[in-house]
Amino acid sequence: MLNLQPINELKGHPCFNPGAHHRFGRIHLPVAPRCNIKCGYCDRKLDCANETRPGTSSRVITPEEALLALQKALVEEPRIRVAAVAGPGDPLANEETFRTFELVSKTYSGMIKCLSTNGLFLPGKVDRLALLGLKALTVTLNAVHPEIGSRIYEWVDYEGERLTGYDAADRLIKNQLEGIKRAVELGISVKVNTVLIPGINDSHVEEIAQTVKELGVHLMNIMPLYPAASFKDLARPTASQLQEVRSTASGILPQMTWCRQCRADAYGLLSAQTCLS
Ligand code: CLF
Ligand code: SF4
Repeated sequence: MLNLQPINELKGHPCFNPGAHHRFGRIHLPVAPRCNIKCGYCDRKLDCANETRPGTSSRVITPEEALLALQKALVEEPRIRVAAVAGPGDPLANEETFRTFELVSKTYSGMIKCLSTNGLFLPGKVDRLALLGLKALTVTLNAVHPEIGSRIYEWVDYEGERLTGYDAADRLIKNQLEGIKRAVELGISVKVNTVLIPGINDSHVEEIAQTVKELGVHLMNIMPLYPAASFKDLARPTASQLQEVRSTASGILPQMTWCRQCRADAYGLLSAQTCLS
């Protein structure tokens, strides 16, 4: 097992620093409804399955409402150190994400800004995120081979074209890896989330870990599939399956094991699982 060294400026980040999740909280500002891809496990009536607990729904708020929500949440829970956008769609497919970070920066300059994305638009938008002061980035990466990815992603909308099958996965994966590389160059800390899908990518996780490690990713979060939508008949990984895959991957990259698969409107300590009303 590798040691997980907290990155200094993210010491108050409950997801990036193992020592922080009992002491500091985060808020997810649900300003991003649109998505640019279709994951097989995603039910569009629910929150983004990459950062949420499927089965729960959230409302969408404007950037101005998000700032008010942050102000209110800080009164209730002053230990919030991170303002994040994690859905309910893909944050980078929504201009409101950028406006929200602008507003947060103006009012709370010390707040850590965080974002979770499928990575499709990352190459074109990561420089803008860095200029806005984003310090923590999560990319959900479920495959590094298009053959495997094509079993996970139903389509990808890119530059005015709807791609399917191999081409969809190939474009998504290329953009994810290019975007991660650029984010690391810009000094952003990158975590990769991988949804563990038994029978599809369970024997591929080691290769994902190795690939992203070489790009400078310093933390991995393997999350068990919540069966839904096209994947509703797949089995949810058991605790021992999850443990086994994490244990193997931990020889390559430090593992986040305290993830709560939060909703896109969660706030407070990770353990509290409260959401915006
Ligand atoms: Fe939110 Fe994600 Fe930022 Fe954390 S959550 S955008 S990195 S501030 Fe954390 Fe929640 Fe797990 Fe995500 S526990 S689902 S890893
Ligand atoms: Fe659904 Fe999130 Fe995948 Fe988009 S990135 S299809 S919202 S799970």
